[in-house]
Amino acid sequence: MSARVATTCPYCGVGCGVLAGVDALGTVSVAGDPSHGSNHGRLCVKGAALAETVDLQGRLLHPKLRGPDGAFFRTGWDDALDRVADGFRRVIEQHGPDAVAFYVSGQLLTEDYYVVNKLAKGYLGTANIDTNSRLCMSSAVAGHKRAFGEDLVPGCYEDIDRAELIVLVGSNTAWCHPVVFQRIAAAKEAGARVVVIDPRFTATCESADLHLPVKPGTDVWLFNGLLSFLFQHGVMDASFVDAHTLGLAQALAAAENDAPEPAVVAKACGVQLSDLLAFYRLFARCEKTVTLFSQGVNQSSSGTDKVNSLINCHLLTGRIGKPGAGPFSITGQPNAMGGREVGGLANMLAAHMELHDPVHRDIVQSFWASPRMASQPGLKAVALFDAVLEGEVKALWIMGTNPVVSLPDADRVKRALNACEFVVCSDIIERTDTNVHAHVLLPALGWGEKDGTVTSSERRISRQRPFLPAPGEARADWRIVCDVAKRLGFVEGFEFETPQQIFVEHARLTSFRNHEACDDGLPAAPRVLNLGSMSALTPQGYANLAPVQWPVNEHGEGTQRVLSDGRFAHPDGRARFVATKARAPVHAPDAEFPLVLNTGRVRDHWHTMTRTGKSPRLAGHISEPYIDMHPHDALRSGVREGELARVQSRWGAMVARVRHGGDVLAGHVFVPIHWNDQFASDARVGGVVNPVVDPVSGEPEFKHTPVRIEPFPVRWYGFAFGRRFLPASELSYWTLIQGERFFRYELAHRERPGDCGAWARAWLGVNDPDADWLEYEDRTTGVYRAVHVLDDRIDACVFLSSRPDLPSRQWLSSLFARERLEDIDRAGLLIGEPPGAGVDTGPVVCSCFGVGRNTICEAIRKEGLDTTAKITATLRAGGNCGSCVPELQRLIAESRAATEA
Ligand SMILES: Nc1nc2c(c(=O)[nH]1)N[C@H]1C(S)=C(S)[C@@H](COP(=O)(O)OP(=O)(O)OC[C@H]3O[C@@H](n4cnc5c(=O)[nH]c(N)nc54)[C@H](O)[C@@H]3O)O[C@H]1N2
Ligand SMILES: Nc1nc2c(c(=O)[nH]1)N[C@H]1C(S)=C(S)[C@@H](COP(=O)(O)OP(=O)(O)OC[C@H]3O[C@@H](n4cnc5c(=O)[nH]c(N)nc54)[C@H](O)[C@@H]3O)O[C@H]1N2
Ligand code: SF4
Ligand SMILES: [Mo]
Repeated sequence: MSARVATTCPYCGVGCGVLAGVDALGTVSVAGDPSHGSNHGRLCVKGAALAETVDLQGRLLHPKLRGPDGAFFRTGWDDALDRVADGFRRVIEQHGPDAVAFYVSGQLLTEDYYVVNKLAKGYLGTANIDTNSRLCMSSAVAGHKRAFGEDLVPGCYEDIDRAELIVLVGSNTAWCHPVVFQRIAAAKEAGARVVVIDPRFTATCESADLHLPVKPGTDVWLFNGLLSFLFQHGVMDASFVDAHTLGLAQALAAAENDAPEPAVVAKACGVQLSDLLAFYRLFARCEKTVTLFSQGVNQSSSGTDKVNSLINCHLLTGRIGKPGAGPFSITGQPNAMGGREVGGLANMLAAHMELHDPVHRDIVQSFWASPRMASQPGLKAVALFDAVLEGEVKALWIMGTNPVVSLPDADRVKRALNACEFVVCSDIIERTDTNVHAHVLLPALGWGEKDGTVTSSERRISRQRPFLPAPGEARADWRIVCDVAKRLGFVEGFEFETPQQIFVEHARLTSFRNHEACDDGLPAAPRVLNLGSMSALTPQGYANLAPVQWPVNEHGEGTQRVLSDGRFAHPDGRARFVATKARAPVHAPDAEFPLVLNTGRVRDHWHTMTRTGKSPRLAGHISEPYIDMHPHDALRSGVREGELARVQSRWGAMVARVRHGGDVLAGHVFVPIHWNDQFASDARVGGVVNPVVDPVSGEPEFKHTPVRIEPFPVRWYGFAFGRRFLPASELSYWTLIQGERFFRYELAHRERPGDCGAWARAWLGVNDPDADWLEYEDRTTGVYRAVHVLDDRIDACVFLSSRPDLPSRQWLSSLFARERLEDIDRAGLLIGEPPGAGVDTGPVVCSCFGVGRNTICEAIRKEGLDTTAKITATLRAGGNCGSCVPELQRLIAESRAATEA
């Protein structure tokens, strides 16, 4: 084993430190970095499975061009870069700089982001550069700027350890920020109270003291009500409010208008008055309160107001920037924060400066010595793709994001890309729903290969370091951008040879003229984002850079908390209360679309699955897209659990399997965001989601779209396993996951084959009449099963039935890892389980040790296990990354309920 490299996990904004290495045989291993302040050695299941995602299958390894037939063919870098530069130059010459645009990603490194933003705003002269962070954090950014005068996260993870009360608003922390959740669980053990505010009963609620299942979109009522309640009960820090804030009277008036008394709030939010009061009293009582918030807050047509309404409560009580107290936006992507620091959004400039401020524009332009400077904010993500569709933007470069899946009204995005004259995509994977629309594909370095920095939720800058060689011809994103910039004639300004040189320039800009007047003539408060001494980092210093929280002082020391001294970044140094008015989501359900669609994440997948989709360990937890809904709504919609249904909105439709997970209230459905055309026939939920955005931040309303659910009638259901891809696209419904040496398909079709045997052989590609082919058919029940064995190994199988109740896939899938089938195995093949054993372990709960639901339930029952620690001691489940602990808690609770019933 070569020495392990200290790097950072490429998934969520927790920013866990990872030690990664590769041995002489090329086997990659990862472990949590005990010395990293974000995780102290812990990793969640996604981080722990990183080694399974760095192989080269499906990677984009060479620059490619799309031919007239739609197929991509290889070209050289020089040709590809010339084409990109020529394409952009031609459009700018004919139509001006605003006819080109960049759509980038919070998964880029700070250095990548810095150069592409510099190219667009300072050299091409357009602010048409936006990022998927618009879909993610932009409401938090806008809320921070309104309240604090700068996009600042005051606190740090340690505040969680010290809190008496932890409020989780619109955050499924247990699944989306699992290592932070482990800290919350530890704080709870030590006596902290936990309140979850979420319309769904999520894994995060399992261990909460209180869950408020608010009606979606009603958070402003809740926090306006809290502000009034606190004020009426004299729970405020009057000297803090007097000395350090403005605007309380207006904010209170607005709050009291919406929420004159708790009973009104309880009704508006659809929660029990007693629960609401319990929350308000806890908040009033606990000086040390941390309010963590995420997409249930941000992704809303009142997202920015939601952010400010909760910050108002922290300002009133002076609970900001203090140990154990503060509002805390937990970021989604690994570098959501870094992108903001270098101005990656269409309305920002680098180093937390503002595009609309002429002084800031001058600071940045003179620092860059650049030929021009964008003079007005550019198009935000949703509007940007509208402009592409309307032909106003004619050349588009997409980097590290998959908008055909992840934007709202995503079929429109697809049309926009089809209509666009020139589309460039930089990605690490060749085939994605977006890349198929590119004219030029540029292969980027991925995690483990690329080199630079990212910033976590708590402002901690950490290095991502390479430990794998660059595959094929892939190049770093920053280098690709610089190469195109040079071809456009901008040699000076893009002569970077290393990410260190870029980082140093970025650090210099953060302290350059950092005290100057802003456009309202008042003396400006210094920008808090100041990397000070980091501008002196040598290549060696950058190579060895230890994780550090900005701002960084002259001695290189970081800062755990900001805003602790009551000085804010508005010119007068005071924070602002923002008067927020509660309002309902823009589109209300009606007779035609009576249910509300909520969308979000599952524990073991990352976004559009280009990376987590490769990991067998991550495939087992939730292996198919689903529509979680209430049984009453299912009955009314004419659909049944386990069957397929269509989710239809005014914007589009998708198909998935109905499930009653017990998580959603009547009137709501939940669909995960991950599945797309590479993994399913028709499961892109982005196509269903409405394109309404928050008026301040431009962030889409991903959590609230009126829909109806309709049956998706089929004649047969089935599943299949193969060692190769199978021709599933000819069927009405299919979904795909990749396991240990197999591909698994869930299937359904409108027509039943006349001759199942002939169909199955043809479909599995088993043409040899002498093949080792096992088969069973019962025409009365519509059951058909076939297994193909090749050289004593299982090669493929297909199971069909007229109903969705098929045998467990668990045992069959395990056979693919075996080099040889025993006779006893063969006897079980057509049954789908080993004869007599009756061991269906059930769907995987603990992905680390592959422990199934049935195994756990049986052990709970038989051995009377009543704590998760006992389950771990008996079965190991939950003993590694801990991501499944909330589910183990649920299984214990369910078993208890069943015994008591
Ligand atoms: N496993 C996994 N983890 C991830 C990611 C991933 O893809 N997979 N992605 C990362 C990224 S980029 C992000 S942004 C984060 C997102 O992390 P989270 O925000 O925690 O995740 P989501 O599932 O999008 O949504 C959070 C919750 O908001 C709730 N919600 C919906 N509407 C409302 C409402 O009106 N009010 C309130 N209070 N709640 C509401 C939903 O029911 C949902 O449970 O996760 C990061 N971590
Ligand atoms: N309905 C609904 N939609 C949502 C959300 C929701 O809650 N509901 N959440 C939104 C949020 S918060 C987010 S953050 C977005 C995420 O949505 P996306 O950004 O579209 O999702 P990813 O799958 O992360 O896309 C990243 C792409 O970059 C590629 N990639 C990975 N590493 C690199 C690299 O180093 N360089 C380059 N050039 N490419 C790379 C990957 O292969 C992949 O194609 O989805 C948004 N969309
Ligand atoms: S919590 Fe998990 S996904 Fe997030 S950074 Fe840590 S290991 Fe990675
Ligand atoms: Mo995100």
